[in-house]
This record gives sequence, structure tokens and C-alpha cells, in this order.
Amino acid sequence: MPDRRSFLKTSVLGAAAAPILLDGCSPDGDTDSSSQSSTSPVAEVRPVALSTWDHGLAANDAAWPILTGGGSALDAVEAGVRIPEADPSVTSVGYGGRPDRFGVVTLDACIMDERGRCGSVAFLQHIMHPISVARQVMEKTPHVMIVGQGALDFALANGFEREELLHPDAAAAWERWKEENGEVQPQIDVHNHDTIGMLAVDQAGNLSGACTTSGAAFKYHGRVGDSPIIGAGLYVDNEVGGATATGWGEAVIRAVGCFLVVELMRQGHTPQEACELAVERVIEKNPDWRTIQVGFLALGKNGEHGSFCIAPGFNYAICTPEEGNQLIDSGSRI
Ligand code: SD4
Repeated sequence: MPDRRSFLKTSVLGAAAAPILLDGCSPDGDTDSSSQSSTSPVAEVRPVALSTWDHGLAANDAAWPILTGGGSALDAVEAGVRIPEADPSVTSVGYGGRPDRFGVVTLDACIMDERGRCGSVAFLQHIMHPISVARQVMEKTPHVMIVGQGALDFALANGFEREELLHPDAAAAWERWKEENGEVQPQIDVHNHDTIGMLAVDQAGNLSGACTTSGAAFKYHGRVGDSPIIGAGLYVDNEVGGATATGWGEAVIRAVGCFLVVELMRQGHTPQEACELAVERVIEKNPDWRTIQVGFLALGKNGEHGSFCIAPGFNYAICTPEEGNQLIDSGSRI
């Protein structure tokens, strides 16, 4: 695997040299001619899908046909993150997510599009796909954020099904946690975090992002992290780029992390530099930084990307026409 900086370089050069679309997330780019009608203009922008953690591979796979088929980045990120939301083996998102200290699964999610529209739900129970509820908050209400019982009522009124989200494996993990450390504070360390944050640029050159999580395992009942907070766990500005965060949400909120990453890119920093500077800011604001993990992922308007985290272990999936869908280890401060 190329080192991250040389990969970045190749990736960006690739963007400039081959601004074309290939259908299918494979390096060879099996182009499907049916998706490129002879009458439609050749698109000028190469799509990119970028997602946190190894379950980002499956999310990118779900988003890719939308992006290469001329669909919107908004549709792509929603479809992408719905995959880990429904996957019980992903223990920090949706169904299968670890519950809070009372054994209740509560979910946070937000979404943001190229027009700066955004929607969010927090402390939502019983709904498998909080990201789709967040999108409906964005599209159907004058609000940005609806939480708790209100979010559940809104979801049910809009056709979402009420479901039991506590998977047997998650219930067993909760029982073990109670026996072993019932009074210990919830923590996210380098082993316990895998929120999905996703960013995409579509063929029209538009950016969107989505972020969804069950939050910190065994958290206080009612605790909300950074993931549903626009500017903290996710931010998109179509003029500049987007960013998403993973890790200990309290630390990200203190630095308003993703807004910071995007503003740094606006000032001229590359996505990589912006992520590194934002990690430094998190470190400045959180004296306990050596005990936590925080990672940022950023996507520039031109398709260039970057990532950085506090402790080794954070990885992400990137899908481009030239490179296919691949997992990359993020650089880290420690
Ligand atoms: C939170 N940031 O609720 C989320 C958790 C997370 O990877 O990212 N896990 O604090």
C-alpha cells in the first residue's frame, strides 16, 4: 500500500489528469456505457466517497452506483451510512449499537447537503435508520434538530417502523459491563468507537455528508455526543469542502471540530493540514487527550482528502474511479 502522503498526491494528480467518471468502484473502472448516454454531456467532476472505519468500505460500495450513475451526493451518503446502521456486527451504529448504562439503545445522526441544508436527530430510540429521519427533519420541517420522544414521534408519523434495536450481543455486552464496571464512567478509548461519518462529492461537483452513531457505549441516559451536532461531528460547505469526526464526542464538541476543519480549508490549508491542525486544537482543549481518541476526515471541493487522529488505529475507506475502494490507515499524533 502506498504511504498516505504519496497516495494523496497520486489521488489528487489523478483528479486533475482524469476528470472522468467510471462506473463501478474498481481500479480498472468497468465503465457501464448504459449510464453515459451519447446525448448527455460528459461530466467534468470525478466522484469520491470517503467514510470512517472499515465499515466505510461497505458504505462506499452502496454509495458508488449512485455517484457514478449521476445521482446526488446527498442520496449517496444517506444510502451509504444506512448499511452499517442495519448491520448488527457494527457495535457503535444503529442496530447492534451498544446501549446506554440503562440498557437502552439511543441513536444520534445528522446530514448536510450542498445547499447548506441540514437535519439532525439525537437521543432517538427504536428507529433503525436515524440518518433517514434526520434527512426528513431537513426536508420536511423548518427545524434542524429534533430529539428524544419528539424525534421518535416524528419518525413514526413519517412512516418509520418502531423496532427493538438491542441486539442479543449488545445485551450480553451490557450485562458484562454491569458486572465488571457498572460504576465506571463511560469512555471512548482507542478500542471503542466506530461511528460512521461519510462525505461524498458527486459528478455535478456537489458535496454532502452524513454521520450516524449509537454514541459512547454505556453512556449516561440522555447523553448526546458530537455526531448529530452540525459543526461538531459533521460540516459541509459546498464552496470549500466537508469534514466528519469520530471518537470521544465531548472532546470534538469542545473544539467544534468539523466546522474548524472546513474553516481551515477555507483559509487555504489542504484537507490533510486542516485535520492535523484540528487535532492540535482538540489536544489544546482537552487535557485528558492522551486517554481518548478523536479522528477527523476531510474532503475538499476538488476531491482531495485528508485525515488525522490522536492515537493510532483510526482508518477510513476511500473510493475513487482511479483507485477503487480501499482502506487507508490514518496518520496519528501519538
Ligand atoms: C460520540 N463521536 O457519540 C461519537 C462516538 C464515535 O466512533 O465516534 N464513535 O461521541
